[in-house]
Formats: sequence, C-alpha cells, structure tokens
Amino acid sequence: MTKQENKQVFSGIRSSGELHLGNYIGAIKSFIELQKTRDCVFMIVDYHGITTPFDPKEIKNTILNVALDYLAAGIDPNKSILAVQSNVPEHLELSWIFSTITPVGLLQRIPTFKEKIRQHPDYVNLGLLSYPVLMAADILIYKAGLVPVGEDQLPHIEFTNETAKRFNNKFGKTFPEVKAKLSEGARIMSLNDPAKKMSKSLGPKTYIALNDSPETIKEKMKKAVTDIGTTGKMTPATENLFLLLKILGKPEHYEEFLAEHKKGTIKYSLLKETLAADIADYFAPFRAKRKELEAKPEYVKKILADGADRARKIARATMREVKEKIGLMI
Ligand code: AQP
Repeated sequence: MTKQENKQVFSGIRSSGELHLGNYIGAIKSFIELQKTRDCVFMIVDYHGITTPFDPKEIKNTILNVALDYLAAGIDPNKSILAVQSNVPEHLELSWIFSTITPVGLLQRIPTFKEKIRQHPDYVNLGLLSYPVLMAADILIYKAGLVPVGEDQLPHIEFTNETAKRFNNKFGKTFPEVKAKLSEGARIMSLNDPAKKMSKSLGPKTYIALNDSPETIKEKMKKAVTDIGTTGKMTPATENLFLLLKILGKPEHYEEFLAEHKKGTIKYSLLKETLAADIADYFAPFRAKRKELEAKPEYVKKILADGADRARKIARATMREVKEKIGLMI
C-alpha cells in the first residue's frame, strides 16, 4: 500500500432527510478531525438515497440541505472534497464491475438489507440489495484506507474488504485494505425507543436534528424516554442520554448528573432540561453558519461542482486501471 492510499479517507451520507445527532456523533464529528491531517472525500450519496421511498420534487432540496449541514458542521471545501455521488458516475461503473464478482447469497445475508425490507416491505428493489456493492465502489474508487462511519455500517466495510480481496485475487493487486473508524458514540439511540438507532426514517420526533431550534430541542428532549425510579443500573435509554451529555454537554454537567445517578437522587426532568440546553449551545455556531450559507445557494452549488470535478479526476484514474486489469477497452 502506498503512503497516499493510507492517507485517503472516504465517507458518505444518504440524502434521505435532515441530519441528526447520530449522523453528527457517529460520522461528521470524525470527518472534521480527519480533514486536518488526511485527504478526504465526503459525499452526499444520493444514489443510495433513492433506494428507499423518496419524493422526486423534494430530492434536490434534500441534497442541498445535506450539503448545508456538512458545511455548517465544519467540512472545509478547501481541505476536503465535498461532492454529490450522482455527479461522479464512475462510482456506478465500478459498482457494476464489482457486482459481477459478488455472490448474490452474500448480499441477502447483510443485516441492513434485512432491516430495510422490514421497514419498507413494499419497496424491495435490486438497488437496496446491491447497496453494499455500490458502497464498496464509493470507497475503493478513491482507494481509501479509512472510512469513518457509525456502527451500523460495519457489515458494509467488511463486505468492501471482501470485494477488494476478491478483485485483487482475480485481476491483480489494485485495492487497499479498508479500516472503519468508529467514534465514541458509534450508535446513538432513538429518543423514544432506545432499542432502535437514531434514524432519519423513524421520523423527526425520534431524533434531534442539527438544525433544530433550542425550543424544538427542549420539546423533543422532554419526551425522551428515561428510567423509572432513581437507583440501580442505567437502562439503555438513560445511558443514551448520558452519552449525549458526555459528548455534547458541559463537562461539569456530566460529572454532576453522574454523581446524582450514583447516589440515586437524580431528577430526570432536570437532566433532560440541562441536556437540551447544552445541545442547543453546542450547535449555536452551526445554526448561525447554516443560516449564512442558506442565503448563498449558488456558492454551495459551486462547492459541489468543484468537488465533483476533483473527485472525478481520481475516480477516472482508478477506472482506467480497473479496465486495464480486467482487459476491457480503455
Ligand atoms: N444513530 C446513529 N448513531 C451513530 N451513527 C449513525 N449514523 C447514522 N445513524 C447513526 C452514521 O451516519 C452516517 C450517515 O448515515 P446515512 O444517513 O448515510 O445512513 P443511515 O445509517 O441509514 O442513517 P439514518 O439516519 O438511519 O438514515 P435512514 O433512516 O435514511 O436510513 C453513517 O456513517 C452512519 O453509520
């Protein structure tokens, strides 16, 4: 593996709605750290976004909103490549090639596929089944060595490595080994059901969006599930709130409430009120920056167009190499 391949990072976020605390803590927070020292490509993966139900009238807006969220959270287009997946069609070309070396049975066993068909029983499509193949192409077309993701994506990273190995064994060493980078909050749970991960598709009442106003955060947090009683081991719902407080709250608040919980004197209503205020404070600069960017849609579109140009240069070079290895016409 060359030095450059080691430094390359790729990750993507589906254009399936507004970004929430799970997306931020599980993924974007790491993106911002990694862009300081590595070559990063971050994408709005809209082709993945259309594998679940969507409104054609809304999708363009959703894509732009994800771009606004990325930028307002701190993705710096001078450091990282920020682009929309469908503007780099080479992803699909590589995905097709990978699909020809992928056993169908392997895809049917991937847990996210099973979960999505449970969620959308009337929307079981081939794109959903081959989602991991496209994701492997997304990552490997940049020869990325590191992929910052939430825990739910681990089976896809494992699949990516299997695909790279299968390709390398068949056609000669081309792709590097990929490592997942998990953050401290690699699985943030839904506010109203701690058995489910916080998810855009579970609806806005179950998550806190990065762009929620302090009032909305307070309202949503008020309804978050907590423990009944004040002693004993934390239930998953309370653990989730404490994790949010640890990552996004003021450190003294985390210590204070932890001590109260140990003593059995904790008041959950106060915990939730404090947590809501801390989250609102944490994202105050985000909300201000987003508002500024919302007024400049042309500027944001230009960032995405430049990002696609830069991404395509890398993607085209990989595709040339891949076609050469396979023996196709270049
Ligand atoms: N709850 C979560 N905790 C930690 N990380 C999470 N991620 C998503 N939810 C959590 C991580 O965010 C990145 C982008 O995810 P995505 O939007 O592309 O797809 P997703 O995992 O399917 O996210 P959602 O919110 O659950 O979207 P829908 O409902 O549309 O499917 C990924 O790195 C993901 O792990």
